[in-house]
Amino acid sequence: MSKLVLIGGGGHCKSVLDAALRMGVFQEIVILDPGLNAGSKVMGCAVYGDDDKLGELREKGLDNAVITVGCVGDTLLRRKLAEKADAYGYSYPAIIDPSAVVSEFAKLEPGVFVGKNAVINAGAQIGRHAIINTGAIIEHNCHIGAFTHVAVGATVCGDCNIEEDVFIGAGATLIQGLTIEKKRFIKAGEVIVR
Ligand code: JB2
Repeated sequence: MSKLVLIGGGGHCKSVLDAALRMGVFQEIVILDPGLNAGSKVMGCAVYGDDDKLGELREKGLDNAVITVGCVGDTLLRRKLAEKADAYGYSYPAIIDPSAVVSEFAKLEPGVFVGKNAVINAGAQIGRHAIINTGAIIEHNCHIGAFTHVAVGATVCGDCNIEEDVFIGAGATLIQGLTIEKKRFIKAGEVIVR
């Protein structure tokens, strides 16, 4: 059983933490968040302090981390926090809620979060630290870039190439075969057909 550090203790953390607890593979989970009191708890897990504690936790044998500050469009903070954790040599497990359906023929890179009832079909590749949120669908052979966030209930049909740092809003639909260039912000409910 490994030990996990969650970097960020707000709403997105709760989604990730719930999935991590349901996975049942982590012996200990602690949270870093400068906005919360050290010693307080989030869903039963201790807030240890701010990000300056990353080194101390690493020395204590916590070697896995997930970036649990979320994002709606701007991935800069998530990227900065990942760089900070990289410097201490953390590993990034994929956190996959047990209710999600992830094909054994899909490839998930480190630090990916897959929320409740999300579906990732065969041949899909999900880049590091991407968020595939609750109920999102990533169809066959899609490529999802690093730090991209596919929000709640969005659907990406087969063979799409979604580049890095893209935000696909809640309930948006992308038809098959599209390329979405990096950093693009797709609004909730948008339907993209070309
Ligand atoms: O530098 C930081 C930092 N800056 C803010 N380091 C760490 N470790 N934590 C940081 N935070 C913390 O992130 C704040 O103190 C706050 O507790 C948390 C942000 O919480 P919030 O609930 O506002 O947002 P979120 O990022 O967890 O969730 C957003 O993204 C999700 C994907 C929301 O928009 C959610 O609705 C969305 N589902």
